[in-house]
Amino acid sequence: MKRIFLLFAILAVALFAAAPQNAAAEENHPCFTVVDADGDGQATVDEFKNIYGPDSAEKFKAMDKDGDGTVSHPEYEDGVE
Ligand SMILES: [Ca+2]
Ligand SMILES: [Ca+2]
Repeated sequence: MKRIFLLFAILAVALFAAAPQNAAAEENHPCFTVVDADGDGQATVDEFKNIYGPDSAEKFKAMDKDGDGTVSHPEYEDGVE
């Protein structure tokens, strides 16, 4: 009887551990740290195109609210909402 309980406990822990990973995989947009490949805190148009494809310059311009030629983390978060 103890062995069945142990098996159930292991199964419950395994399901609990797997759940958050599945939820993260369903996000529509990659994390800013993925777009900002060199990690300097600013996504350039080239870094942006690597993630969103060569035709994403218009999308990049729309996100670059202050027009400085890079998309900062806050600008990115606002843009993907
Ligand atoms: Ca960068
Ligand atoms: Ca900007």
